[in-house]
Amino acid sequence: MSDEEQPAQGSGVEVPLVGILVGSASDLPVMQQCTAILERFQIPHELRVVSAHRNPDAVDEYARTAEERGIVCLICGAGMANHLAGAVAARTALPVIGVPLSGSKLSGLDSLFSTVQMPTGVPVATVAVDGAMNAAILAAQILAVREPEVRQRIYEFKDSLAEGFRP
Ligand code: RP5
Repeated sequence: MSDEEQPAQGSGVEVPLVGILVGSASDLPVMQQCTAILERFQIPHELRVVSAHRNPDAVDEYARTAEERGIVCLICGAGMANHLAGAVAARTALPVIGVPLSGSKLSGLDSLFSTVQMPTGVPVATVAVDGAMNAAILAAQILAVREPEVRQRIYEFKDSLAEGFRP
């Protein structure tokens, strides 16, 4: 098993509802912020390091099988010429959230443009550069449409923001 095909890192034995794909292990310091937020909302999730350029077949299989495995929402974070979110969105009807990552010589502007400028028909909900926390919060809000307990936790979280809490 290569470094790019690590086993799922979920939150226990539950079926993951959110899938997080990360373009490189070097992206983990930012993208692991997603897992912290999803754990706060008690949402089962998994994270895999897989590159649209270096592991295209693995990305293809993951995207095609995510829904049947019970995944409800996908988060994809990568830097530079970021094609991860778009490649996944091309292969699934699940909502895909893209996280452009900085770290390149263009400070993430390259990844921002390549994530957000999707052609009509293949949307990627793009958050800010390095916006991993917001990606996870948005994924939780998507899930909250059908999960009242998650919705309640999100309202409590929003209240904590009004009281000065900063995640
Ligand atoms: C992108 O290239 C990755 O998402 C990462 O942000 C960047 C550099 O990757 P590594 O060379 O560190 O693996 O595909």
